[in-house]
Amino acid sequence: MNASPRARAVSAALLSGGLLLAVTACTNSGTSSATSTSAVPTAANTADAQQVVSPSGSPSGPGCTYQSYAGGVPQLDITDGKTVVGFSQSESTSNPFRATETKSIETEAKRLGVKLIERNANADVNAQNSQIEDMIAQGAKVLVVAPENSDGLGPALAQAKAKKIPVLTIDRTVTGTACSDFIAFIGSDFYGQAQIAADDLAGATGAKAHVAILQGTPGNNVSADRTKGFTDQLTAKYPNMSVVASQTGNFDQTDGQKVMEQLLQAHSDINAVYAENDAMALGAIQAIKSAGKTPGKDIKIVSIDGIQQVVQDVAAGQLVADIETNPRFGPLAFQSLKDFFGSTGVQPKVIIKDGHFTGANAQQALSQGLVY
Ligand code: GZL
Repeated sequence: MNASPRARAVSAALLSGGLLLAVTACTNSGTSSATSTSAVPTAANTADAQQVVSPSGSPSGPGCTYQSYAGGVPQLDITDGKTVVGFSQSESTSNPFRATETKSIETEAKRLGVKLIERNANADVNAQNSQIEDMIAQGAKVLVVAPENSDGLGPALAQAKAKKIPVLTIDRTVTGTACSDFIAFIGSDFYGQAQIAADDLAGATGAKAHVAILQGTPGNNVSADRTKGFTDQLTAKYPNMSVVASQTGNFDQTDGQKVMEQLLQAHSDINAVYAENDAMALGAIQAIKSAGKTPGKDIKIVSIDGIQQVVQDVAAGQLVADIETNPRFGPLAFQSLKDFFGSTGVQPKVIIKDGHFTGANAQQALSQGLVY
């Protein structure tokens, strides 16, 4: 998903640490973080983290409501304490991204008095299908789903649609049509995250590098966009940066370490690593050290998510930067559902704002509790 000109322009303020009052997405503005100011990113756990914009930067048309969704579904009050809302989480909360995402949904549901039931599929798409169907059987009348992958949830989504149960997708997209198969997609600008990662790595290597990419789990838009955004940026701006290896580490620390060990043995010229999530970056750091090299010195690393342990490693100089994937969907998801059952409606793609942690601001962000 390419960043819109407006999002790029506005994100310049975000990348430079300006306090944004406008709605925006943290999308590449072409600013290399090597020159970013020390201001703390403004997208962290502050109220404005829930500021959103559709990719175009303005409403792309009438929002989706209970009257227009899939031919019309019953109007519900999700805060009446009786209407059951089901939350389907895709992956284990051992990943701080997932833990924070789940906690955000739970906290906002409690604040609003929503009757919430939830399941965790532990990265198994078949389990996620059956868990969604189980929540429907348990009486869920609305579903919030963090999909494991873009395909594979067809049976559960079809059952929900047949039973006129609206589905809001957060974090990753599913195959289908907004306002028909699902209400909308709410998530980060993954393509834009990857462009920023490329700029960060260019800034740290003088735009001369042999890069290894640790790709996320195959089969979802996040991995696809994070890979394409990075390689497109290299093609567009950095002729002396080449990708010497690109392999999936399944968004997993152990797999990331194993793959990095193999790549270092096969490619002695690797001097830069782009990890598509922090769990794999942690694995890569272990592999680099085991190979007798120093992360941040011999090999420059950039990663995505913004979990505490990795932002600490940024502050310590082991990574160049960590681009946040903001998991704090709770307020935004439930506001979207209220808009859906009201008259405002929900735009098909809603971009949540991400932070950007670099050597210049990581320590300050940590000390101010802005990192999850
Ligand atoms: C991104 C999310 C990704 C995270 C990973 O929105 O889907 O999945 O970046 C997680 O940490 O595994």
